[in-house]
Amino acid sequence: MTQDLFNLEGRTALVTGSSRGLGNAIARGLAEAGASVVLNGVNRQACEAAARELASHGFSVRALPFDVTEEVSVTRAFEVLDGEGIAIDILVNNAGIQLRKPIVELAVSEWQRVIDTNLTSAFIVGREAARRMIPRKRGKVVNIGSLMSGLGRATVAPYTAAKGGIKLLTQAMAAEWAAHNIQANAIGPGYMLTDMNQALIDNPDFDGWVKGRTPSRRWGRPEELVGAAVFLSSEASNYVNGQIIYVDGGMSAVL
Ligand code: GCO
Repeated sequence: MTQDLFNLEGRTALVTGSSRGLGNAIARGLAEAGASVVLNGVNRQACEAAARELASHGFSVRALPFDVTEEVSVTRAFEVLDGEGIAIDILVNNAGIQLRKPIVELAVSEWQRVIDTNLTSAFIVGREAARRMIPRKRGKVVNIGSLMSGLGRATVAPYTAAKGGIKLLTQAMAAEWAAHNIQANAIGPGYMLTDMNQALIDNPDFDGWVKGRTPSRRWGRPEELVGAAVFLSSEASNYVNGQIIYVDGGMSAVL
């Protein structure tokens, strides 16, 4: 049956940066589609609180706090999962930060922090997941890019460079892993109603620009990413590789 294509029962999904925001919405959506979810965040308390909240709805949830930018932290986290016999079938590389500052005012350390969190983390976590998916000959990798995976905006250069890298890292992952029945794809969210964007949402001029520039004439809601996330995490996308699906109200499609 067609709806079975989107059924995630029996699958386990790790969503990085899922204590709140887009990651938490995606994790909830994958759980509603039947997956067991492993929540991640760098802050243990926030991660465990988010896991308790999700579990209170009857979902199978585990908190796994670790720092996605630290190789040792990542490898130890996967060793914990190995020890518990938990195989990650679906990896959503969502963790990310924003830093808005003109290039000429940026410190290298500020640039590096954004690149490490938004891009290098997807390599480190993706590598550990794929090392385990390849022998199993099955896996799903969903990298969270951005509207900025293809377009630039002033004052968000490191974020834009990282998200552009996410798009092409996804294509490189597809090149190497598709033969092992691992589908690597990306989602490019547009302007979404998240804490990370609160300063923009509260700015009447920016709010007006987003609504005018977006064909849907509104900001996106985090739960509006769930459809694309379930699709790219399910059997329904078994012949989809290296693609990015923009969930942006049409912003990237029009002048
Ligand atoms: C910004 C925003 C964007 C959005 C989103 C757009 O400062 O322009 O933070 O980067 O977060 O990524 O796709």
